[in-house]
Amino acid sequence: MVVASEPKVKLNKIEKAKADKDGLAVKDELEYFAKIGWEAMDKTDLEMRLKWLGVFFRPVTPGKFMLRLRIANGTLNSAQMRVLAEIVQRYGDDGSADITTRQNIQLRGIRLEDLPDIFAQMKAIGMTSIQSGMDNVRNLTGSPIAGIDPDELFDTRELLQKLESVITNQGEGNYAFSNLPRKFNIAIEGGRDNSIHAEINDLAFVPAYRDRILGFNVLVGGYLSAQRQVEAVPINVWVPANDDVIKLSIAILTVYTQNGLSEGLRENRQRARLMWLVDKWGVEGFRAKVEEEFGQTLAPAALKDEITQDKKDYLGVHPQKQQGYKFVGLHVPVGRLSADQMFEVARLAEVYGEGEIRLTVEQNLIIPYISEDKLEAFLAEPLLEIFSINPAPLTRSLVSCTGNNYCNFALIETKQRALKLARELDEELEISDRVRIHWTGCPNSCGQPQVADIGFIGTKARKDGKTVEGVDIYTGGKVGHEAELGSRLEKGVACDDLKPIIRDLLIQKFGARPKNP
Ligand code: SRM
Ligand code: SF4
Repeated sequence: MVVASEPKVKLNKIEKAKADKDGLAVKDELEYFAKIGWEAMDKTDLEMRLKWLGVFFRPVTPGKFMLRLRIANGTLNSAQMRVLAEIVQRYGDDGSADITTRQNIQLRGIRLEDLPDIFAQMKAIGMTSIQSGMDNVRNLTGSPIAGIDPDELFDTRELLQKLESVITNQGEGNYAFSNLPRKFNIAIEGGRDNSIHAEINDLAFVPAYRDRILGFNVLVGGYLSAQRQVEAVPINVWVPANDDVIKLSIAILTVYTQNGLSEGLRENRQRARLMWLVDKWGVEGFRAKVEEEFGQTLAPAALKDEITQDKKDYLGVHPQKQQGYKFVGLHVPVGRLSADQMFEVARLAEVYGEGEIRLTVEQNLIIPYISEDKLEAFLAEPLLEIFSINPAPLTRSLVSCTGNNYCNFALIETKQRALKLARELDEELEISDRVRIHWTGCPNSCGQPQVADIGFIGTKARKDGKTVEGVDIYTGGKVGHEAELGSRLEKGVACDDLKPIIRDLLIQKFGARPKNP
């Protein structure tokens, strides 16, 4: 008898560690870790598996962990924000929070011994950080103004909440999706402006009508990384705007997970994202496998989708779908919040709104349901002097990844440098339109420099015979309707030499004019 043998695959280091012990297994050991302390922990548990709980050991600040939450659709309430503020407040100057480029929040300064308590606090307010890092489905993104957008096609919140529940098993952790070949990004758009950057998600749903029924065309395989940056491709599938979205997401995740080994994705981490499977099988082949897993014929894509607008930034005062209410977008400089500011945001959402807070992939926040009679008082609140509703054009659209203050991959400091350059150039130049500048500290591209008008990727540069912090400069990223990734304009520019170069670029390509010529 001939016995079919499994293909011989050389698992990469991370796959071997996952095969030894699933990342999610550390959930049951957290109390023990908290007791023994991080110094006594197994290195792989500490540096790798804890990320399955959203807990990130930071080699730059050992003992002070980062906690990455999951906030589906970037929607939270004031009570949740207040608890998050309390969590970081206890760490004094070490404690802060960042709004991320996936419409999410990360907390800083966290001590391992406090985690059992913190998890209990979070559970009590319906929050989780489970499976927010490593080879898991990352924060699910959706339209930040879902349910309040006057031009909305579809309110993405309920679908995303349901999908979140299935993927995370109501926040308890789900072994069915804890061992993907690599990370996996999912986004659902409900408006017309591609608020979620569909093109850079492994799986994106964009609104489209078929036979006058609203549903979504499906795109797969978009991602950014050091080695490859690729836009998502259509797979000629349309699903109605109902639970089929969840069923299809699960089918795609299952196909990805189950074929990871046989198709070689688990050999090389640089060739493990979903697009590599699509490359291997071709779009038709991929679609056929997904359809088989879905268990029903999938409808072909609608001829056109409904993404017709430029991407909005939602800052400032906007009319809501609900009569008599406004939503107000606040600019959070490079997404960073102190505990005090978080308490203030919670208070403002309660006093002026209905306690709701929204996050955007531009690392800003929105407070909805501000009744028109309270608007004037709201706009006079001192927090709005820092979290402005109308910042200067370059500061307004600034996005930055974490950089070397906390991230050990970083080749440069990003957030402070990004703010300083934007503010100085805003002082010097008159710019009629916003110019979207994105900074990222290394080629991993967490700050999405390829979607920006001007993007910077941290690198090492040479200056006066010395190695210094530098950037590669990208331009041409288009967002919204007909989104496109930008490409590299210049390589290895020392950060200290950057200002005049960007000043010239803004004058030549973006219509900027010197204020004092
Ligand atoms: Fe990212 C790894 C931060 C969005 C591509 N990312 C990391 C780590 C976890 C590395 C580490 O262990 O230190 C960073 C944590 C630093 C820290 O202390 O904050 C990190 N990524 C971030 C955040 C916080 C950037 C930000 O300031 O907003 C974003 C968190 C999102 C979230 O809430 O889940 C973040 N990362 C992204 C995005 C943007 C997006 O999703 O739209 C990308 C590019 C899109 C994509 O994934 O296709 C991104 N991060 C990466 C990669 C490269 C992935 C690859 O396939 O090679 C890595 C490295 C890796 O996974 O090996 C990485
Ligand atoms: Fe860290 Fe690099 Fe991601 Fe920035 S782009 S957060 S430096 S991994």
